[in-house]
Amino acid sequence: GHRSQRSGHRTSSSSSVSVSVLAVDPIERFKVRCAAYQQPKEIVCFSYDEERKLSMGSDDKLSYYCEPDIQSANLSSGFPDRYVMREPVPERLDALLESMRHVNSRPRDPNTPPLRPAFCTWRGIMTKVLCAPFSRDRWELGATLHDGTIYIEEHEKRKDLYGSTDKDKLMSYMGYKFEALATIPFPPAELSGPSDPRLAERDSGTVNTNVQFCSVFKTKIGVNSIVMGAEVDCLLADRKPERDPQSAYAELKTNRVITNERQQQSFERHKLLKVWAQSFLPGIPTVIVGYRHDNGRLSHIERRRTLDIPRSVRGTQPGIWDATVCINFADAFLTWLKEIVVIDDPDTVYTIEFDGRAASLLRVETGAEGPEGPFIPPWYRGQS
Ligand code: 0WD
Ligand code: CA
Repeated sequence: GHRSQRSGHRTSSSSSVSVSVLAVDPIERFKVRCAAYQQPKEIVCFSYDEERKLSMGSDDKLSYYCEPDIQSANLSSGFPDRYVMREPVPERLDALLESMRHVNSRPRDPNTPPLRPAFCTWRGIMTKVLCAPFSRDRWELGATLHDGTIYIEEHEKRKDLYGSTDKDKLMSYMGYKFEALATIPFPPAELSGPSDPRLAERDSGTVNTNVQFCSVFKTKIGVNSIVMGAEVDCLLADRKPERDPQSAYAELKTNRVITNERQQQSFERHKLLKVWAQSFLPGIPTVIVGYRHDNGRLSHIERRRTLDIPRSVRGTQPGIWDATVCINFADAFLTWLKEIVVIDDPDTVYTIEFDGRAASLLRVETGAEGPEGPFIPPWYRGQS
């Protein structure tokens, strides 16, 4: 059927499956007052060690930012012999569900109800939703309504995880290597000085992508409450603040040095959009970009304030992204999901596709098997 141009979204029932589409265009309908985004609040965190063992409630693997030595840094050193890549086994929402269970089994005021957000998903998935109005990337999600919460996982087309070619692998490695060179596992105040041997040790270690620190936080987009889990790169402080830890988190990124106008435009149009959305969602105020040459040498390091990024790209080129449109689209997307994901059953999965211009419901399946089947594990069921 055709698509309604006015609302861009239409639902019709054909036999048992309803056809439902949420289009990006016309984009003007998202250029209205920005939906409120509630200040994110961390509810729990967890760490993964070198063997991918999870420690719930632990900030063990939250490292501290410590400026790398630009002269000596080489982001390709150690590749590939000191690169331990995490096994690409799908972990689905397990760690996030474990976080929810942890939060809801913690002793709390008897008058406080359990945490029951309308949505629960990884931050990386919401990043894709926010970027959708200005991106041609395609993605597919699985959504399940369970005890009043819509859980969303991604049906990852797994080959692009670490890159399939050796060159892609090196590109990913350089990003992780920058993280290794720019952080230390203890507060910088404990350093004896600029010649503390532990600074140089950063370059001789192994890059192991099993190791992660994740923050789980709650927020609201418009009226929709949501709990997200996000990998956080480092702390930009000597200790994790007890209240509002997000205020001290920082996101690390690498980018090839920009040498012409075309590269600058592409950086603003694509990279800054993703970086902004990814950091905005968990309320991470600072992004630190390491600019590198093709040979892995560092050129310089730049700090950007997340909240200043939208203004910094505004009006730089026709059709550039607009943060208000991203947030309003995400708001509309969640509201649309609530209209279609209605069967409260952990064995029913709604498959949602974004084809680069519009999101649509592909299928509703109950009890299917495999990587796109049900993802609410038995231990998470029947506990409220
Ligand atoms: O977001 C997703 N699509 C998924 C996340 C799918 C399946 C699993 N996960 C896991 C992640 O491994 C992590 O434990 O969820 C947790 C939180 O992830 P996130 O914060 O939602 O991930 P995202 O925002 O997409 O990426 C953040 C960082 C990346 O850094 P850069 O600077 O490149 O954006 O997490 C890393 C990556 O370093 N990362 C991964 N590392 C290994 N395996 C993966 C992965 N599947 N996804 C992200
Ligand atoms: Ca990063």
